[in-house]
Amino acid sequence: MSKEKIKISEAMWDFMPPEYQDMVDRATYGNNQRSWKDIGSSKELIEQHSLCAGCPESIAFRYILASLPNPEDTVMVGSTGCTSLVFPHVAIQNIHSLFGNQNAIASGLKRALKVRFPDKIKDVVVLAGDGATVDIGLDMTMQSWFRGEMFTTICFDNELYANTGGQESGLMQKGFVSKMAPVGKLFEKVRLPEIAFESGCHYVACLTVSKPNRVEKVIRNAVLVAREFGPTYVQLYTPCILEIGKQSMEGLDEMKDAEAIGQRFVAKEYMTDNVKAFLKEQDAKDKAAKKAAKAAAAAAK
Ligand SMILES: Cc1ncc(C[n+]2csc(CCOP(=O)(O)OP(=O)(O)O)c2C)c(N)n1
Ligand code: SF4
Ligand SMILES: [Mg+2]
Repeated sequence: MSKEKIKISEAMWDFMPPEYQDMVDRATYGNNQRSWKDIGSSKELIEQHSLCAGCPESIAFRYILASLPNPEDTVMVGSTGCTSLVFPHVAIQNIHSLFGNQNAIASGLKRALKVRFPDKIKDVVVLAGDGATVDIGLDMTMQSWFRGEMFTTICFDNELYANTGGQESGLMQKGFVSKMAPVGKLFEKVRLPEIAFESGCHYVACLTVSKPNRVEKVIRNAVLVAREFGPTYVQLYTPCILEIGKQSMEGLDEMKDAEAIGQRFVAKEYMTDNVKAFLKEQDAKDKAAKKAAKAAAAAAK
C-alpha cells in the first residue's frame, strides 16, 4: 500500500483542487498503523457529507474509512438510500449499484479483480442500508454468502427505510410505528447476524457505532477474514434520528441506550474456530508492529 496512485505530477499540482492536494500530503493512505485516532489530525477519506446534521451514519462512515486496512486497493459497493448520499464525497473507489443488487455486483467485482490482479490484494466492501440488505436485496445478500464470496458486507441498520420517509423494514423492532408504517411492526426484528453466520459467513459482528475502538476492530477483522476465508458481515446500528424524533445531538445517547444489557444492540460477534485462531495471530502481529513503530518513532526523536 502506498500513495502511488494518488500522486499528482508536478506540472499538474497547481491545477488540482486543494482537497486533492491535501489528500496527497496528509491522507493515511500508505500508513499501516492507520486508525480512527487519525480523525481530526490527518486528511480523512471522507470530505463532507450530505446527511442530516448529527446523523450517526456520518460518524460510522468516518470510523469505517479510517479503519480499512488497505483503502487504496479497496472498492466499496453502495446501494440506494441515505448511505448513497455520502459516496460521492469519499476518496475510495466505489460503485453505486441498483437498490438491492449490491452483493451481486460485489460478487462479480471481487472475482474480476482477482483475475485482473492475481498478485495483489484487492478488498471489496459492500455498505448498504437495512432495506437494501435485508428486504429488497435479501436474495442477493444471502446467495453471496451461500456461494462463499470473499468480501465484507456492512449494513447500516437504522431499522427502517429512512431515505423514502420511514417505511417498515425487516430489521425494524416489533411494535414500532413510523410515518409510513402506522399500524406498527407486527413481528420481531429479523435476526440477520445469526442468519448470516448460519448462511456461511465466517465472521459476523453486530454493534452500535458509539465506541470507535470497537468499530475499528470489527471492520479490520471483517476485511482481513474476508480475504482469507470467505464472506463476513457487520451490522451497525446507526439510528435515523429524524424518523425517531431525536435532536441532532441525541444520536450517541440513543446508541448507548440500545446497546445496554438486554437491549437489541448488545455487541455480539460470531466466528468459526479457524477464524478465532487467525484473529489471535493477527492481534499478536498488530501488537508487535505497533511496538516496533513506537520504538522507531522514539529513536527518531
Ligand atoms: C430498485 C429500487 N427500488 C426501490 C427504490 C426506492 N428506494 C430508494 S431508497 C429506499 C429505501 C432505503 O432504505 P435503506 O436501505 O434502509 O437505507 P436508508 O435510507 O434507511 O439508509 C427505497 C425503497 C429504488 N430507488 N430502487
Ligand atoms: S433521514 Fe435519517 S438516516 Fe437519513 S440522513 Fe437523515 S437522520 Fe440520517
Ligand atoms: Mg434503513
